Amino acid sequence: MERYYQPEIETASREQIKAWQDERLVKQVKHIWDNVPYYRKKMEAIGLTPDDIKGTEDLHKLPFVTKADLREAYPYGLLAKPLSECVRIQSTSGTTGKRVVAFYTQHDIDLWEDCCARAIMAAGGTKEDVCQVSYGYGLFTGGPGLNGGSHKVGCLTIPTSSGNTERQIMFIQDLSATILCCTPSYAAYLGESMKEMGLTPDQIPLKAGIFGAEAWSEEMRQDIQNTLGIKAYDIYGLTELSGPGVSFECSEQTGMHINEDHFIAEIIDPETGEVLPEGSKGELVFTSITKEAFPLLRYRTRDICMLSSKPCSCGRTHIKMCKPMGRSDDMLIIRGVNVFPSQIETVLLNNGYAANYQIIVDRVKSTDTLEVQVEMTPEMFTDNLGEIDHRQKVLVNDLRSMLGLSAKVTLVAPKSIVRSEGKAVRVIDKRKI
Ligand code: DLL
Repeated sequence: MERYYQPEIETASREQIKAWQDERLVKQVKHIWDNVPYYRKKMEAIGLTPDDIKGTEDLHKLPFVTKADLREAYPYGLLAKPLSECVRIQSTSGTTGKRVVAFYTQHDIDLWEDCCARAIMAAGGTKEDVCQVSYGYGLFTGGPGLNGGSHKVGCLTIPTSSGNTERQIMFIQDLSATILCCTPSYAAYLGESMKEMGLTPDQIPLKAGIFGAEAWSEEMRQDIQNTLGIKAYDIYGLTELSGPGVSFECSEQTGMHINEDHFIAEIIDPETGEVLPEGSKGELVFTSITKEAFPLLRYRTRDICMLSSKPCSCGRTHIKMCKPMGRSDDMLIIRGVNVFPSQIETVLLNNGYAANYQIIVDRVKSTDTLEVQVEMTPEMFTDNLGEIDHRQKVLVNDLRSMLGLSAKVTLVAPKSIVRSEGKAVRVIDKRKI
């Protein structure tokens, strides 16, 4: 079976990867210096010129780019190619501020689609497969990226985009889709809906799923794998760096290989900006070394993560990142305690709930309050108040040991929390701080 999309790159020696990175970084810094006055000024402000960057060893000298820079330079300030050479834009949903608009040349799109093709083949995809892309199409990068990757692998591609669950299921069944690409929360919802229709995993033709764009836990992976009868692979990326396919999981399912021929990853201390050694937990920073139109040097993702270069049984040599463990900016601080929504999700899934929940944070008489609303599964649904009360108490206790914080837990009826077809909205922060 074919295992790699670009074996000569994906299994290259570490020396070769470093040589590519050194050469491409030097070229990229020069390209940006020559074409992006906004970044050139940032370099000049600290007395840096392209001659100071001789390879990856010098990466730490370069100034960071942050989301604030993207906003300030919006829309064209970070563009490094004439608009006449750009063929597309994509954009973020703008949930955490002003939209980010990223530009692509045809070459940028080609490389991006290669990255997505690598992810599909790492999930076992070949030209014999039928790949249903249920990420949103349009400005969001999920649909277009995986659509392009699926074409490159040669899969029969079903561009359903998100939404219309009945139609999604109809296509999966009628056209025997074998690979599903969507957000993990939508995959869980599709699984739930198929189960309700009486479909058992062996009646569902899918064999693999490529799920990303939002945080999901190991427990949620198990749930999705069991209901759909598939292997569920994680995929990571962000609009600023092209979209999905910055990194992707392989058969080991123990972290995502970063496409290091295109991106250099660093982990930094989010407070001080200091580069941390491999294995440390910190903020993920990426430098795109092959992008032409919208190249970013040392872009601070705000994703908290760890890197590992432990050899992988799949044969790929590119470094792996763990599942992002939350964001340094969506981390909630409740009564002084740092809380990641993923910690709450782990407690819920460990107690047999599905990932249908909402976290509501408020401030009452200057004290923060935390409420977790979680749906009972159809199996546990009851109107026995004693039973409900008991279940709520168990969750309150488990949340206290996980978070060191007391939370109110409210169990609600199955299907009463609004489903999202894209990224799930898990946190409602009503505090006015
Ligand atoms: O979410 C790109 C994407 C599309 C990735 C489809 C994977 C699949 P943005 O909308 O710009 O781009 O959001 C980027 O989403 O900084 C992370 O915080 C989060 N994110 C993306 N993938 C994962 C993942 C797309 N696998 C932001 N696990 C990133 C956890 C993820 N968080």
